[in-house]
Amino acid sequence: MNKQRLLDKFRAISVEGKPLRQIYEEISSACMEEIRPDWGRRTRRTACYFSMEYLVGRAFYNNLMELGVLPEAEEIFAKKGFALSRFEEIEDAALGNGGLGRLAACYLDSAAARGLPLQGYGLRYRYGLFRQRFVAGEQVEEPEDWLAREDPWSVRREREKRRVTFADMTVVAVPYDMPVFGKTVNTLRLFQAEGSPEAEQISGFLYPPDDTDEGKLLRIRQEYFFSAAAIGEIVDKFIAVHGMHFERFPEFYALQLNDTHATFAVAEFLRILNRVHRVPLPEALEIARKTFHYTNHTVLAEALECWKEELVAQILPDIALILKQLHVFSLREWQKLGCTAEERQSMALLTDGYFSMANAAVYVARRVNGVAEMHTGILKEKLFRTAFKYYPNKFTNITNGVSQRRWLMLCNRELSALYDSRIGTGWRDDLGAIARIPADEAALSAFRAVKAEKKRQLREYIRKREGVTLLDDALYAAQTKRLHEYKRQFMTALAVLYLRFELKEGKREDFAPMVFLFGGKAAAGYRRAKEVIRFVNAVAELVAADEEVSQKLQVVFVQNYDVSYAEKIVAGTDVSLQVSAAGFEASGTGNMKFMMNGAVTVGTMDGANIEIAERAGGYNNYMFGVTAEEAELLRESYDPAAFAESNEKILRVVRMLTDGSLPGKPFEELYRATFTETYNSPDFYLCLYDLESYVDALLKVNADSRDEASFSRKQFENAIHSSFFSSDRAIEAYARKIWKLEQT
Ligand code: 26Q
Repeated sequence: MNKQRLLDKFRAISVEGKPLRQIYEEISSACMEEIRPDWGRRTRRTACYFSMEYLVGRAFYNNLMELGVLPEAEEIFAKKGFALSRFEEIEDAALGNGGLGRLAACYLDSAAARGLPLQGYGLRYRYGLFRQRFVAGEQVEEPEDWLAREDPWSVRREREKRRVTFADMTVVAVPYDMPVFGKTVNTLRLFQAEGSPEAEQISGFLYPPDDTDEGKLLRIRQEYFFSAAAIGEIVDKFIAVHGMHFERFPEFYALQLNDTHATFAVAEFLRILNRVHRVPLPEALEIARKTFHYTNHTVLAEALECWKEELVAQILPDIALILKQLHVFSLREWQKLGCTAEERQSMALLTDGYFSMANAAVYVARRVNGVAEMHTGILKEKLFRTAFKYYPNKFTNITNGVSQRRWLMLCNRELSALYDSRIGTGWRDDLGAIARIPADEAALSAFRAVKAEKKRQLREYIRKREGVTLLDDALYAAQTKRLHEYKRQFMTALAVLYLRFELKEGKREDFAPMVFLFGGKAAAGYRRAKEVIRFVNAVAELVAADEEVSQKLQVVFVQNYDVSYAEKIVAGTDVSLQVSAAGFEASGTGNMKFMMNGAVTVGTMDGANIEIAERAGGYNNYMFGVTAEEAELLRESYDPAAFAESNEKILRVVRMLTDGSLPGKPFEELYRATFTETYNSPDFYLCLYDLESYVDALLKVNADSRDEASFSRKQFENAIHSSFFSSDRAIEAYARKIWKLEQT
């Protein structure tokens, strides 16, 4: 690509009298034109990432930055009297729910940046993740109609469309390609379903992660649809170049399953090789076992996909049959390996009429990886214990990472400039270099100025968006992520109520004013999570109305938290709250984004928090709460009602759930979850049990923050030790350990 030519094109764009969208499209199209010759050349061994979700966020600034023209473009348009920042109103695709989808986006970004051939495959949803608003403190969902706008960053590939066949319908899969800029230009290929109104439904909606029965068939259709379209295309391309020498397939392709959501791709691959090209099934399976790899992202039982055999057979009879044949193969193999009946049962692909997609993925995958050290440990010791016993070499860890281009260079130009001024710009391609920046007085005082500026910008943004002004000169603590019980936003709200009592009793004279920021969406059908939102908003209202504490404590739950909101929040936060019940958060990646921007972590011994504290120093972070092992033991005898009865300070907090002291209806549902739940045991995630150690950690960070010099050192040391959490490191580990790719 020719940078000067692109800049000349920018200069030729007139802005006078044009609507914002049109200018946006003209700039975007100029970029697309310019990269075309570099795009899509691919002859080498390639890795393909199969993911149901890509949470890419806003493409514009990121793409201009990757093309190396962002500052120049800003200048060119500023001269025309047009600020490029005005495109901040233009939203991009939210084709993902949370961590797993954002991780996919960071990995594509890093692969392109590092010159690794990685192509993404997924679904082009008509409606992405819903928009969220609060009405009287409650979440209201509205459809996110992102395609109502033009999408200049995608190219429809009319000539490459293909058919995907179900028992009851044939659907046309039309590819849309999005370039991913970097050292190489890679492609994210999203398939859109067309052909009939029923067909169109398949790429209609992003599926919520924790939904109920009605949607199951549709979900299966979605999974098969994009997996089959991708496999069909990849195999066709292989044949065109290498003929029918399928035994050579693994030399040219490494396929990565982002969780089990694309496991049908394995069955489809076997179907094509065996039923279409007459490769004997055992041979086809041998090829598949050198080709597919599986990343697990969750240990929650309810998020492990199991599909009823009947349901699959109803719309995909061949696929159901192949999965069943795989099941028979695996049983034979395990018999030979000498597995006990119980062991076979625990690894079974088919049990009680259900396909276990995780067991199928583990059986076929050449490598299975967890997303943080602790999580991989749980996979080996618990979830896939038996498989680990018989196939120890399959299992490996690759701790997640986040892209420093989006999560530092783009969202925190001030901190980036500080690094430039200290060590030059080399760190931008090699984040490890920032660890060598001396944390001397000059650096720390510059860092304090950056943090203050990012907090000011955040305050301004929230004032505009929410109509609330954050306390000035306060410590900003943030918990932003999807709503889930195991993530314990509920416990944070209880901690705020606990602190409020302490402050009202005049016990905490030295308490530094503290703002608790929340952000995140609850799945539309997840009632309890929505109650937690209502609860946090009620606590916010109570605290704001209480003159005794309102200058010391503030709670704000921002609406419609998304990638662009996250960019503002991670840069303007002092304290990152990562308080999941130990043993449940596979990794977390928000924790890494906050760290990279110089926040300290108040967190549990869970997921990647452990590695963060290791790398940045335990003394620079605030770890609290029971460990996963302790929690498991504890649950055998834990009685939350007795526990609360024995502690007056906790009791007075939980009473507030139902005694009418909070605005709005009583919080019966949350009360029941805490004391009388039967689905899991009451207070399963130990919100009461960990509450006081959480409050202690918050008081500690609050007290430490009073010493500006030493506290900013803690923050800065977090920032400069964050390079391990770059997705560049992670993607290079995938490329080296799993895919065996070469870099350009
Ligand atoms: C399950 C069954 C049926 C239909 C859908 C699903 C489903 C969908 C989405 C299950 C899980 C998800 C998403 C999981 C997810 O986002 N996991 C997060 O992945 C991050 C990246 O690895 C981790 O950092 C987080 O810890 C993990 O929660």
